[in-house]
Amino acid sequence: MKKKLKSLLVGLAVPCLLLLGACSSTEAGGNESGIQERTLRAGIGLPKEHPEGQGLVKFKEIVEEKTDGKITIDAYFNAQLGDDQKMVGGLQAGTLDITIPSTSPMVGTIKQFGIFDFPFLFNNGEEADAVLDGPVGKKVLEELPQHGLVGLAYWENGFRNLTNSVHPVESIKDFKGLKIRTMQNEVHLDVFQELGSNPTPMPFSEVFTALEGHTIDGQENPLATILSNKFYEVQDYLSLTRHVYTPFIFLISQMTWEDLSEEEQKIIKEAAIEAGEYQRKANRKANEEALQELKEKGIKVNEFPQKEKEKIKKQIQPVIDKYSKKYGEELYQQMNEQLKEIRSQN
Ligand code: TK8
Repeated sequence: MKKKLKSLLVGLAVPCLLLLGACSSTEAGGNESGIQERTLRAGIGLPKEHPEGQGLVKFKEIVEEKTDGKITIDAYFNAQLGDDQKMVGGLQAGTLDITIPSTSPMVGTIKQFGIFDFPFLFNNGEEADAVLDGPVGKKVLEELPQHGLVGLAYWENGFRNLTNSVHPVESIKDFKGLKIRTMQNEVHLDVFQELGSNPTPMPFSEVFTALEGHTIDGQENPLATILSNKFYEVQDYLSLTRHVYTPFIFLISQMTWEDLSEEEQKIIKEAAIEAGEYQRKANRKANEEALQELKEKGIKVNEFPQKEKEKIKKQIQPVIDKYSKKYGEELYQQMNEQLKEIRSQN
């Protein structure tokens, strides 16, 4: 009998302790542990059906599942809350919690992001992942907090290709005179100027209208973006240049971050990383499939010969020299060392 009573008491004790634990965790919120009821607003520039949008949906699912719905994510797509620079400004002002911009338009604030804008830097996504998730990518993220931002994970925008409505671009000389929209990024501006084109920096959400109205001849983006934003409707030629790899960076406002408990921070950070792994895979698959779909939409596709890429690399070396000094020679060398090491193992 005694034994039975004892096991009954022990049995009762466990749920009560758990309940107490649960009570204390809901009361603690905002300190080292505890999950408070809250809604975080997240905005991106691309459509929900784009891999970036699917990554944000995945992030929302993970966070809401891990917090039993206590933390909810209000997700906004298609630059509803403004373009990359405007949404980053929202995080710094505390009017927006999360955004996932390309790193390129952030170089005015975080200049070190600019080393990732160098043409033909990465040969493939795996090299990009290794650099971004390694010491160089981590070191750049250390620059963010002083600007009111916290970087949690790199996602993938991808390898950029050129579209235009004038003629196929099959060699370095074909860039001459083309009015090309670029991101608000000084490396891209200088590179396209060096190639003889007339680059125009512009927020992403204005690009379709500018192409439709022929105020610009062309733009450059990964294939999945060209497809999801229907650029094939206003562009005749697609040249598979893969001239630059652009990362996305998952950012949270530092004000929001500091208001989270350690337990909430852990959930948000792990969800950003897990959703990022999912997004990179989805992005690579979408970009492979997009080429066939774009051909079926009628855009005229041409390869861009390796020998022409080599000519571009040579022609724009002065731009690399200029900006590697500005962004940090040591960081640039560290990145090149890592890439050399990766390639020596392959
Ligand atoms: C979307 C942008 C875009 C980028 C651009 O927010 O601006 O061309 O490639 O996808 O970050």
